[in-house]
Amino acid sequence: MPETKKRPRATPRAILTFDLDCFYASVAIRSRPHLKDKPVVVVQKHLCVTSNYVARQRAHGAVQKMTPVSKALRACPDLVQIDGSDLTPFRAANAEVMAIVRDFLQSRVTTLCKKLAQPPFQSPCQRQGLDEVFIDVTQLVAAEISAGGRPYRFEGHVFGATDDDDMHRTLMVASQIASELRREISTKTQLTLCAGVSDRKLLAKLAVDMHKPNNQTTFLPGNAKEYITAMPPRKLPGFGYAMDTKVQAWVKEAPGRPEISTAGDLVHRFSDGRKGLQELAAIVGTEAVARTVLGLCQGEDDSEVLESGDAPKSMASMDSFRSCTSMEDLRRRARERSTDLVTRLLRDGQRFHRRPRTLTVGYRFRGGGYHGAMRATSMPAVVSSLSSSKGGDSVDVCIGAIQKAILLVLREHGNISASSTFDLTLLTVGATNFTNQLASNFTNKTLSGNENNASLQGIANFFRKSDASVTHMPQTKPTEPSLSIDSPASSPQATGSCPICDHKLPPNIVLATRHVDRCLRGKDVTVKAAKTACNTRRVDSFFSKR
Ligand code: DCP
Ligand code: MG
Repeated sequence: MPETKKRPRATPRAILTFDLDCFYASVAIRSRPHLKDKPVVVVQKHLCVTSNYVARQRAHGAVQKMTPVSKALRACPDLVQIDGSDLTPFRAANAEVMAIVRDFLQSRVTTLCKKLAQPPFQSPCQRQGLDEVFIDVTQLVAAEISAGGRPYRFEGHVFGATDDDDMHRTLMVASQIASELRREISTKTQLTLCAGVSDRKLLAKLAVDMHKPNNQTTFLPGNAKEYITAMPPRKLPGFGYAMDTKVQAWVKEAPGRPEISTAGDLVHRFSDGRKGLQELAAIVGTEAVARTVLGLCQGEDDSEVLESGDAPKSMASMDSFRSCTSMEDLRRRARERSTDLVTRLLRDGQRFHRRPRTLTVGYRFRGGGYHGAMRATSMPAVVSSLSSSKGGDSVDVCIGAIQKAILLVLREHGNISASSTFDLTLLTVGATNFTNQLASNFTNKTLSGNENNASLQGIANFFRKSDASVTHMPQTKPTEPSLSIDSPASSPQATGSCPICDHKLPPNIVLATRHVDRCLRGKDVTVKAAKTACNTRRVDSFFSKR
């Protein structure tokens, strides 16, 4: 068996994952209580992005996420459709839940630390998209155990085994915290959720899906390896589409290569010590990635819960359409995307006192299948003065500048011009590489003019968070990094990370843009490849940041 890096830990960790039940549907129904017992789907562009559990039962599994509405209606003719193209209510519900989580943890820590006469600590929370969060409650559990008074028993379901008493006790208390937090969230928001509890993110993430909805499972890690090695690698959180494609391509490359249909097959195939590792590295990129993959396939995951903030690392506004063949239509669409982005940048600036330095433009031509391209360029300088007191036209100027930049990218890289023939089916515009250097630059003025600057939170109040920003195009679940993602910021000081490889970008804008551009050009990135590259790398680093 190849050696995988594993840092021994003195005490077992306690990691919680929460995942809200049929999130968009629950949020939509919350404001339409008369729909509570009706089968409901949330629709984006003729696809059901989710459904409530009434619909799931009524349609006997035929209303899956991303099912075309027409097909769903055949399975369940009385489906109620709710338009989910505006993500504002879902973002707001996410913020509501995160605030409850933080309040709960903070108040628990304050009480315990007072009782134990010890300095307070923070339980890191890492948002994953709009409806998931990881929380490291190791210290909190330790404080609970020191303070005493809790019965040693599990809350909810338990999966697996362990003979480690410390682990048992730790996860028992963690499961109680998970249960209390779930109750708190449900009572305050009327939204139900599931929890996964374990000593590592990987297992907590697997546990959260074991009993749904409104339930929780503790995954005891004793026989995690046995469980994981029997799974198809693609089912492992972190083993992305790109990785799977590479591995399966390798299998097919030469006749006689054994199938890799389980994580165990992969481990077995590359278990030949250093040679195996190097062989796998040749497939997946580097030895570090190979090591991570081998660890993952054996249930190992020592990655930390990274404290995240409310500030997304990047944001994007995407639209897909049947056809766009004229410059006039393209200008209009570019303006729409630009307006949406600027609206959100303005709010973002007011809240986080920062501005983006890189603009990303994604596009796809008809006939390119799922494929498209993404380019990065410098954010028009005028966006930094979106905050200046230039009067009402600052917003318009920025919208115009970004619209122009989009058209320029399309002309330079997509060869689109008034004299060319084209048929575009997707356009996305994004902002990334945020800097908070211009902390005071953002204006008090909002597009709606009704936000109170006094209520804006400083960048110091930083919790990592990613925020889905699909405006019209439901292609992937927003928790996955893709063109449609506002992905999480890593730290308040960070100047930003590459939206493709997730590596920290150099502070110099020219170098940063060059890096993103190189990353994008590297494989002549397609929309999907960009997404999967993002997925893979992010999860690779997610599992390898130790
Ligand atoms: N979503 C989306 N596109 C997808 C999948 C999901 O836009 N391809 C949105 C709708 C979901 C939300 O993301 O409500 C959260 O995704 P989940 O996979 O957690 O799905 P749900 O919360 O809806 O259902 P579950 O109860 O299975 O968690
Ligand atoms: Mg969910």
